[in-house]
Amino acid sequence: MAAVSPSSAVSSFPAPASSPVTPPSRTRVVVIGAGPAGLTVANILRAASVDCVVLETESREFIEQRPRAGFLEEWVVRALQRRGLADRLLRNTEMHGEFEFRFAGERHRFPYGEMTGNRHFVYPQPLLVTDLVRRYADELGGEIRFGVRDVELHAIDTDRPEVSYTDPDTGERRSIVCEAVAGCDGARGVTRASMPPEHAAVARHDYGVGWLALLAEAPPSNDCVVFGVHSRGFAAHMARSPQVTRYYLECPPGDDPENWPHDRVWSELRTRLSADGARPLAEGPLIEKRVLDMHNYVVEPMSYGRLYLAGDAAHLAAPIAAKGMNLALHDALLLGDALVAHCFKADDSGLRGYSAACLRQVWQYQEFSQWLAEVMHGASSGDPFRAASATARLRRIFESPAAAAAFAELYIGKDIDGGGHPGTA
Ligand code: RFL
Repeated sequence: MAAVSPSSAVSSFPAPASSPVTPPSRTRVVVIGAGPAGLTVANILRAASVDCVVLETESREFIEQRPRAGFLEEWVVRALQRRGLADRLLRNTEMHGEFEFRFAGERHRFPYGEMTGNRHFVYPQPLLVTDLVRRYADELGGEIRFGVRDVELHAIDTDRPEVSYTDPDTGERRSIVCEAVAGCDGARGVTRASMPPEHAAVARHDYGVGWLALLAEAPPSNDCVVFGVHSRGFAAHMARSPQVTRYYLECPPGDDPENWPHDRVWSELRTRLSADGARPLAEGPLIEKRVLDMHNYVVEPMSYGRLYLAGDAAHLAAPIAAKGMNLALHDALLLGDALVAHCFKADDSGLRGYSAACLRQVWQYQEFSQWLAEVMHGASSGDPFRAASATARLRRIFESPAAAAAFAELYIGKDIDGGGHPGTA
């Protein structure tokens, strides 16, 4: 059996002498990671009665509370709905079809819902993860192992790949032989690194800025998303629930969140989001405060042998355009369907085309994020040329219907299940 690692494409199975190895069990698909991507793949497989096992390093309680995204594009929600995965979401969501740019002390509303007929659904990621775990594990009886350690992939370039891990209860090394591995273990997982480096090219982009990501225990202060473009730095406001609001403040990359005490945060938010006629911000305790260094990457291709990457494991999109979770779900829907076709119809065309189909969409959204990032950060770049160009970009989407239509289509995405990939011609 071959273990594939970044430094050695083939090595022997590394079982520590102290850890007894039990004989491998079998399943058809091992899904690594129980985030939105992994749980969606697992649900699609389970609903089609394909045997699979999900391996997750964290506990169920942890993944059901980890705060992150909150905006789902309409085509994603409709695709989840068609698979019976959006019942609670549809009962407990708010829909947004407008956002507001604030710059030069003015408010400019952008009605993308009216223009495209599609909206965002506001639904915090932990609630979606909770729903997906409940459906997979509690209702469909799917197998999921929480708290696993030291996950390793072996023989992924054969038709009998194997995944090994340490059982958290017994400390034993266990392994599972399968037909395919879904690498859905996020930006810090192990599956991406299991691809031989000569096979997987990683394209990176660093925006050179940080964002202080905040969650405030305070109601939203506006009826839609607000993007504040300001010479002191970008700021944003996004609803999460009637009680909780996400805010972002541009800051130096690598900044220490401790440099941002309560009063400084609210004073900067008030300054950068100020505009004529804007409602005052509803303040509240800050329940999350972390600095994100804004960078993106894309792994190409997204598959190697019988390993298929999905979501942040394959591509990171800084939360500039709120695309990460939507892209993760796009991959997962394609991968789930392709694996079902492989298992039931011996049809591998979906798996063969998987990486190319995902990457078309990934690059549309990466390019859009980069375009929008310049609008958001140009004013504070200290470079008058960038600042003036960013203002020109911004004015164009409010003054040119053609530019507005193109922007709106990328901002909300388009239906994939109904045919054609969002954002592609
Ligand atoms: P996840 O959610 O990171 O899940 C990966 C799972 O794998 C587990 N894991 C492992 N399991 C087994 N073995 C290993 N070796 C493992 N290593 C890790 C992890 O514990 C975890 O449970 O990846 P996934 O499924 O690809 O989903 C991606 C999304 O989480 C991500 O793209 C979004 O959160 C990005 N994002 C947003 N996306 C949007 O579409 N809209 C938004 O409004 C939005 N806001 C955000 C965001 C991300 C943020 N942060 C924290 C980067 C706001 C923030 C602040």
